[in-house]
Amino acid sequence: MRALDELSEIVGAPHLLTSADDRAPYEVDWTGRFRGSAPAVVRPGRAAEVAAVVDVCRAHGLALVPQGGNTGLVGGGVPLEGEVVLSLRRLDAVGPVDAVAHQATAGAGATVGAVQAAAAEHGLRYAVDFAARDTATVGGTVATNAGGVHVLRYGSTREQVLGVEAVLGDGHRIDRLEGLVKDNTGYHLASLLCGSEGTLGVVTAARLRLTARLPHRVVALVAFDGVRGAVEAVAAWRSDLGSLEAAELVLEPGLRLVCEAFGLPRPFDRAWPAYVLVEAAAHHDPTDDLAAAVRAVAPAAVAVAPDRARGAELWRYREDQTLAVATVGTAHKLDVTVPLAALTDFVEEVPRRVAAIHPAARTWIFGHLGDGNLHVNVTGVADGDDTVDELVLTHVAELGGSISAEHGVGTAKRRWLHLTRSAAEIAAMRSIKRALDPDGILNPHALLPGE
Ligand code: 2HG
Ligand code: ZN
Repeated sequence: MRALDELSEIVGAPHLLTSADDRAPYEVDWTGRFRGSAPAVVRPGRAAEVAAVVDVCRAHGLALVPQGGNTGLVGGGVPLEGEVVLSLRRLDAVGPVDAVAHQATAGAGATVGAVQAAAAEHGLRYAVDFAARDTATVGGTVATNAGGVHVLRYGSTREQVLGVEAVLGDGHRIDRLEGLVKDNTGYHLASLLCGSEGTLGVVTAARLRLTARLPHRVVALVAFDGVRGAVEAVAAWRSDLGSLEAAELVLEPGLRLVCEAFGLPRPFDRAWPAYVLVEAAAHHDPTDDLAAAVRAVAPAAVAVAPDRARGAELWRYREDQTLAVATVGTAHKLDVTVPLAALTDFVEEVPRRVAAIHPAARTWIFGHLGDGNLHVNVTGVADGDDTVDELVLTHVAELGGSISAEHGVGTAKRRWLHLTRSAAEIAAMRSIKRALDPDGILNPHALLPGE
């Protein structure tokens, strides 16, 4: 194909992958649920090459799917309709870190873990954090506005992005990496690209906000005799515990599954319906503050980690949920926000409703309690059967929640976008898409429903 020759000229033959074996890892997502096929995977090494790749694809009408670490969970980064994969992983430079401004520049292909490590070298910290930190990339996390376990204190990726360097779908390059905290000169294009899922432009680098490194950190696992108690506790901690860093929900079936799947000891001598993994971090030791805040909510049981190693062990009960569910089967993953007032009933109601239509299915729920963000994973339902997705997402919409809290819409959820976005909003999004990607080559099958 002529276009492939041109792409090869831009990136060099070793970086245009065309054999089935070379392409394979880029054609399927982490869960194995979303699998496609690409004529080629193109791996540019510089932003200028990304721009040249976009130009060639525009000229030939070739659709592109930008891809970072390929840790997405909604089929937004794999070539489901035969698109060319544009892998940004080679753009993995981190730095410079500006220790005065508390900012860093990072290439789209740098992992979140690499940014965290670079920040730590300067006594600072990158606040975005989640289990896939060492694979997920800056470009992917900007494109999806990734959340994670610290959103309740620091906000999601969008709150950390001060500017981006990107190639828009129309071929224009934007370059705003100065990191000005205050700059009210028109549309904030970085915010627009953040969460646009590769449909408007390809992010090649980002200027990221770093936060102070808090040297004292304490972790506890707190058990409750129901979800309601857990929700109320987190509400109290948000008011009273200034050092609150994370408040993550685990339910007994998920905790049992992690213990069985990975041979972990049970944290308490008996089971409780709900657990909250709570972390506090501060300039001074927050242990006493955390202990007082936990006591004040009268929990059923508490395990406080006396040191970092035990803290990491406690985190596994929460962070390993995804890996544990994967040992049961390929899950339908529904990443939703539920208003806190409705969250307790939702957690009880959803497994009942799922069981009513799929008696053999299992529903696993965990998530970021402080944000009202629950991860509903359903195993035992065929990949192509989306009745369970329909059921959960419709219920979420009825409650006034969101069909995607942090993973994005991708290809998996676009047919339900109308549930929580109005016709006017979708029309506005389409207008923006047409303006920035007039040839419709950037991730054309993600996010917006087909017309
Ligand atoms: C998490 O919070 C991730 O662990 C993954 O967002 C959620 O596997 C999932 O559904
Ligand atoms: Zn999550």
